[in-house]
Amino acid sequence: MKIGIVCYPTFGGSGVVATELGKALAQEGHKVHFITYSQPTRLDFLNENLYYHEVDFRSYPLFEFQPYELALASKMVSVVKNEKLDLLHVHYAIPHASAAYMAKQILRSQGIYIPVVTTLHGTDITLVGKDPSYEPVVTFSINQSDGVTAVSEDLKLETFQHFQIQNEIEVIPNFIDLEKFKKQKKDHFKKAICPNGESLIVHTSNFRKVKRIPDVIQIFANVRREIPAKLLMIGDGPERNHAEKMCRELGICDDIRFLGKLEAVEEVLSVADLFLMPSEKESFGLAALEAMACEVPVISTNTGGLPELNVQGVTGFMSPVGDVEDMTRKSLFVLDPANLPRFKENALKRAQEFDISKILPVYENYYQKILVKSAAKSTV
Ligand code: GMT
Repeated sequence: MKIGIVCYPTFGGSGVVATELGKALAQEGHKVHFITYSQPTRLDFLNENLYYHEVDFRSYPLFEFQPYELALASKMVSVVKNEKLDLLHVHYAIPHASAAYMAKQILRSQGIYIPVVTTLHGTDITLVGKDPSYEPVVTFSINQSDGVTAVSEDLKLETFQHFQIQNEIEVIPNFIDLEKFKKQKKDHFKKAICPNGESLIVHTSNFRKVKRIPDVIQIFANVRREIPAKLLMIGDGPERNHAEKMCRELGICDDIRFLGKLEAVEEVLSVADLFLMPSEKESFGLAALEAMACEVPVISTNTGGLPELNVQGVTGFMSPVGDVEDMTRKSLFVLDPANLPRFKENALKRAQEFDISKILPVYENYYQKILVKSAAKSTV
């Protein structure tokens, strides 16, 4: 198949999923064309089946806001035509699904039918999409997609609850490449961070409000009061300053390191004992899956799609959003040397259920189904 993938090229979960999916499809022999405004962060290897098309949009003095969506739609039109694509797969509804709709209509006027698959990732539905300033466009473009997937049952449910959707939604969960994301021997690194055998806790995110960064710091402060521990914060974003201020106020800065946006997250996860994800909302929790793949148990909230990943009392624990005391108690239980090995083993076993080798064929079959359906539509 010749597939166009549209996504955010940044460190966000939807961009990671889109890029890893594209790479895996290319390895299976499909021709994959990424269409984004810059090279996707994880598009880090060369493959004869991988192509990258940058959306060019020029600033013009008249525009206070650059019309990216229009430039994207125009780029999609030209890539579909020139590369003879079979299908467009857009990740994150805003603005990719509506730009795809526009591209599809332009192509249709030229006698070309391009099927569009939209994957809903989370905040495009649960936060931004619901906002009245976007809702009509999101609803319309989901309904106009030839295929719609969501990354968890919970996200599918939430989409049906908050939008008037007539389309079916297929759940295809996030996945992980266990060849890449696996525990590596990094003892020297662990020794450098935890010279006295402290427990190592890790958090990864884009530090947005929805991630409840202050809860991460507070849980760590509570744990550290009971046992020697260190915290590594990976990523960056709007809540970072607040988090650093909290560390200073709590007097625990020496035990917390902010590592910024790291590419080789798996190297840090390889030496971690516990992963914290106290999010307000989380449609799937890809960062938690990455931790589990490196044998790291997870303490998370029980929100969104997290119960579909983190198994209570098996791969870690879940607590209600904001229940920092409960998350502290559960962290201490998991970190107890009598319990930790069992949780680590279970985390890896659970991650294996989401290996890319299991999820890739699901996407390929879904594309086939959409192509067959669309072939019928295109002749109407
Ligand atoms: O907020 C983020 O974590 C980034 C966001 C994105 O779309 O880039 O992630 C969402 O998509 C991921 C991949 O499908 C999911 O694993 C995350 O749970 C989801 N984030 C939220 O729902 C907050």
